[in-house]
Amino acid sequence: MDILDSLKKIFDDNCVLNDSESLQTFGKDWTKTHQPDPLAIVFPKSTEQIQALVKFANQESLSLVPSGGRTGLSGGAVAANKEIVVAFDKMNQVLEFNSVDRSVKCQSGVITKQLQDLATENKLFYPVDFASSGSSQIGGNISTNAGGIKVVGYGLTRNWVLGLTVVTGAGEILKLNHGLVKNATGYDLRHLFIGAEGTLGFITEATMKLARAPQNFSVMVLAVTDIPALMKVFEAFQNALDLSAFEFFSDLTLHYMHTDKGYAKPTEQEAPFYALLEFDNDNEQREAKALETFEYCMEQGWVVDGVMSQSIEQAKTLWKLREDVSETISAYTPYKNDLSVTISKVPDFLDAVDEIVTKNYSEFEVLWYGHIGDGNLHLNILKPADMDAGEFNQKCSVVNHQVFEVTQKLEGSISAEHGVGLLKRDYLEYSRSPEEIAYMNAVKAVFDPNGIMNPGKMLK
Ligand code: 2HG
Ligand code: ZN
Repeated sequence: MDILDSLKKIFDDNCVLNDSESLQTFGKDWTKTHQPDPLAIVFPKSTEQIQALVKFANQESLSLVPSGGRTGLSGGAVAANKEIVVAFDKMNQVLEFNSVDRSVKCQSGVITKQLQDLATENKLFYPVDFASSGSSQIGGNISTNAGGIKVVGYGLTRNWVLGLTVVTGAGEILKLNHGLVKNATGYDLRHLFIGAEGTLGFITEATMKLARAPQNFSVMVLAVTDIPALMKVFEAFQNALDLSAFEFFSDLTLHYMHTDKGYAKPTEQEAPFYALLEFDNDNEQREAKALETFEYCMEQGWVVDGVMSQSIEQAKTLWKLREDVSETISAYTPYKNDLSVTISKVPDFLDAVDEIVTKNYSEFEVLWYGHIGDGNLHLNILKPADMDAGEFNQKCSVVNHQVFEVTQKLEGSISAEHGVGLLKRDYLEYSRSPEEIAYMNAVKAVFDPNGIMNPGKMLK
């Protein structure tokens, strides 16, 4: 029987698509490097339908690619080899909210913002946040262990997952950890599926933990003289306050936000770098402490100017200077890097990367920004308008090896938060030893014996 007919036996007719527009749309994520070429798109509504699909795919040797909000930056959700794309858009039900457990159980196609809003309506807080929260889905967040802008205060997605329902590549349904806080009964398989990019199986439901909502928060943007000063400023503020975020961007990044978005420059005095920090501001002592620390940083010569939000509205406006960078510069087809080292190694790391970049990319504009408070740097190289995209990518990828060698020397990561997908797969050995990669392959073989779950992603 024809594959499409078989799929229509598992799913409703309108939940199987193979028109060329859908194949193009659902066969890719935000990366533009691979040409999508899936066989069909299916829209499951339940865990059982996904189980039936996985069994069918095993029988017919068909490969499956999961597709959430398609906001990924590493090609983890690209289907370029006649795979069946499993789009979670119709698995968007919130199944249970529990105010005592402070948890929400939902299907994995629930949009991040939907979860954040539900928490807020219940006077609670889902703290994992990033610019794409309006379209990214919980299942995708978990599968990439998404980080974002509040990691300093609240950690990664992994910290907020209390339970998972998954369908393994062997077609079994596993219910992992059942929402428990404590569970010392051996291997925690839940954590294997977090960050696995769909290579072991697909997450169909998740129980997410919620936090106490901050009563009030303030944002500061500080003009900082150099990278070592940036790290001193971080240390000073971290010792004085509970920070929920500590981000940075370079003056060139700010320039683009100003010219292309029309965003006002935050301070009168300009500087090579800007720190954006956020802290809970629910009493006057905290605000006084923040101002005192700001003055101390000025006295030390680390900071030359600064601004503190006086309202939530102003805080949001300041946040846009950082949060909207990625979308704003996408017009320049940037070559992206998502690197991390331990926080204390950030100055050495940035020095070394700067040397490589200055030597090799003198003709290109390089933007620095990222989550410096957790050691994560986003290095974006802009394509000159008159350069062919192929030539540009080729030039950038040559230097990749040098940047990754430095990252490896400092025991850093070549993908801090965007995942490995297709784009970083061939560089994995810069962050993982051959022994580790062998264990990773062995784990994959246990959960996905026929190699049908998101093949070619993360592992070769
Ligand atoms: C961010 O932090 C995202 O804005 C995107 O992770 C990073 O554009 C990038 O390279
Ligand atoms: Zn980021």
